[in-house]
Amino acid sequence: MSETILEFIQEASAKGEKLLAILLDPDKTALEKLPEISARIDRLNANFIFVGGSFVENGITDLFVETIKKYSKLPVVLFPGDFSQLTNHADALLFLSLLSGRNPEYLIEQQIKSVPFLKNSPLEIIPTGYILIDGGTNSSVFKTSNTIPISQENISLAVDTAVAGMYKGKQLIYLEAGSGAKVPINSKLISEVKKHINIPLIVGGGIKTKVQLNNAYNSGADLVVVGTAFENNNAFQF
Ligand code: 1GP
Repeated sequence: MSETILEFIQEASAKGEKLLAILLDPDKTALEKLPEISARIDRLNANFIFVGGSFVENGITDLFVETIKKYSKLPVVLFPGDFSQLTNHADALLFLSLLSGRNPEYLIEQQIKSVPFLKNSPLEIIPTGYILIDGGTNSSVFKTSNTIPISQENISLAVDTAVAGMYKGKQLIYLEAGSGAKVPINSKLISEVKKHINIPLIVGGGIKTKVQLNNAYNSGADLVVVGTAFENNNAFQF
């Protein structure tokens, strides 16, 4: 039995079991809707609720996660746009470094700013290499981080970035096409990255259909994250 969320993901990855996370953005999701939303997430057999966004108002994540926890038994994993989105009501934190970018703010500065909170926090901290790939839109991550995404065609750069992340000690690699991406990350890029790393791979951004979900899984994603398609479609079913 896995003790931590990271171990759970590692074990699933080793067994070839595929995982699903639903991403909720506290800025776009009304608290009153959380009971119904939690029930919908349960029906999807999702494994995790991810919480985060690029423009979340300061301080609202705490109450948001506390409220979700009343309605859902699923582990809540923070996927923060910045250090103000931390709360001890969650179970774990993706401790992200935006490896595709060259902006020190998202490579180390935000991480340092989070330490006064994290030093006294029971959150499980999961070192995660975050790699932004061009999803055909000016995504929020692109805008807030002021970094240039890697082209979908530049597979060798995406692979080398992921492998560098692994060598730096990241425990997960997260390939991100950006929330609301027109084009999800292509199969070839996912499979090449997966071939070259021996840590679990998360893929997200622009996944709207079951075909796209399975495509990501079949290409090598261990965990897929879906946000916009779940938000926009009440009947959304995978
Ligand atoms: C998670 O940002 C994504 O990696 C979520 O993207 O909102 O397009 O599903 P969507």
